[in-house]
Amino acid sequence: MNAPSAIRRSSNRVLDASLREYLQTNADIVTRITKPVRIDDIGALSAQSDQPILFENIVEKPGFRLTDILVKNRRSQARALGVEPKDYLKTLAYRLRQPPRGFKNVKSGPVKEVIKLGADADWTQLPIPFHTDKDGAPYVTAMNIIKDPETGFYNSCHAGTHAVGPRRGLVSFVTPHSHVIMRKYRDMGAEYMPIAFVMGVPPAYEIMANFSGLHMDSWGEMEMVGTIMDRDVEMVPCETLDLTVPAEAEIVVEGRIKLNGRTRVGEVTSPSMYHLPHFEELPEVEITAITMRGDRPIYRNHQTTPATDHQPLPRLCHEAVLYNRLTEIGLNVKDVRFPTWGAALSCILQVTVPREGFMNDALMTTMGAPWLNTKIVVAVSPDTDVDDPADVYHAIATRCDPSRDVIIVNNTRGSPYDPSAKPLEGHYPWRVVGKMGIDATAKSRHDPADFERAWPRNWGKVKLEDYL
Ligand SMILES: [Mn+2]
Repeated sequence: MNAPSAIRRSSNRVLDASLREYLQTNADIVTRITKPVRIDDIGALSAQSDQPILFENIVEKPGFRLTDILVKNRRSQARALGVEPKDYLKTLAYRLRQPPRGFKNVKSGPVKEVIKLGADADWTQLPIPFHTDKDGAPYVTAMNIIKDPETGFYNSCHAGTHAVGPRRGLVSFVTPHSHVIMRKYRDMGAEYMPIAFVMGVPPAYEIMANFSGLHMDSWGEMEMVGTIMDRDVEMVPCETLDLTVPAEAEIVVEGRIKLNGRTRVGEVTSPSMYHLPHFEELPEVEITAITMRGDRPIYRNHQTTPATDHQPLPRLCHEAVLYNRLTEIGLNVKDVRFPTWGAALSCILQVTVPREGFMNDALMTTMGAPWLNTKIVVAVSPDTDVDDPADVYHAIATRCDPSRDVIIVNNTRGSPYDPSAKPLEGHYPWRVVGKMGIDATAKSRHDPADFERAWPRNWGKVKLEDYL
């Protein structure tokens, strides 16, 4: 385990306060598209990029820019925390164990340069794309902030919203905390719950906003943003709601959720890349204000499919929480990864274990995680490349004896996004499914020389492209 001082030394950069500064600081990994792009092509183009992409010329929305793919791989995730890739996971894990830094409340900020109220607060003016052909409306993927009326803590999540009209949306609240907080407002006799849709903040905000775990009685995700960024976060009051929002955001849409009545919406796109669940009953939001920057505000999209931020982003804090739990058992954890290509249903542990017996505990700990993303857990050794599906598959094929290195558990909580899980009658959209843990590490019960890989002479040193 690293000493806290070592962790602090690894945070060698002060993070940028705003997304536009962040994209500038990290220009070396940002793909800038200056050619005109139609909004219907943005999703398909974004999803071909592995690194942050910025569209500067959107045919239908000339006043806006749009960015996506901010945190798809470890290189860009590490930039989000201002550390080297090798320090990324342990830094996030360490910072999540720290107390909340809270906010710095300020009177105004760049997000107030343009203020649209009443009928002018029309969010169909924003560059909101359709994500798949089955989307019934443009799909907003903002960071949503709601305030717990009992504690005052700021809970945030990234549930998508169908922009079904100029001032109307249907919010796909998938997180349990959103439902708990809505219930609190309802129990207080309120008809509406204030909500802010925040578009265009540094990616660390979004990593934290996707936290899921025990926290509601001690902080909200927003109070932890400054903690994981290791810097102050400024918040400004909303125009029409009793809520504060990030002063440096590009765009904020204010709204109020109707606490009574739901509307059926079909065919959402899950992180498993299927149209599951096939329908949801969603609460309606009425837009009350839009505030934004004056100079070509950057809309933040999260293209939902195929392999985009949609798979890793909601699971980055899960990786850090698992890092802490596995380290606590006594494993040396090199990496924990919900791979983008794993349909948000599988997890890779890259570990070394002190002696026999540890591996099954590590697999069970991960399989028994609070979230529904650990149906298949694969443990590999440090010499397996977790960024390469072929290398992970090779480890499964060569380092796992299915008769002794696989654990299968029946009848556990399944993901509503998993078509193989059995739908539970009377509990839509919940399902049950089994889980599998696969130990594909090099085995201490064998001669270590058996697991040495054979490579060509000068492998990794000479590149074919240099000879073309
Ligand atoms: Mn929460």
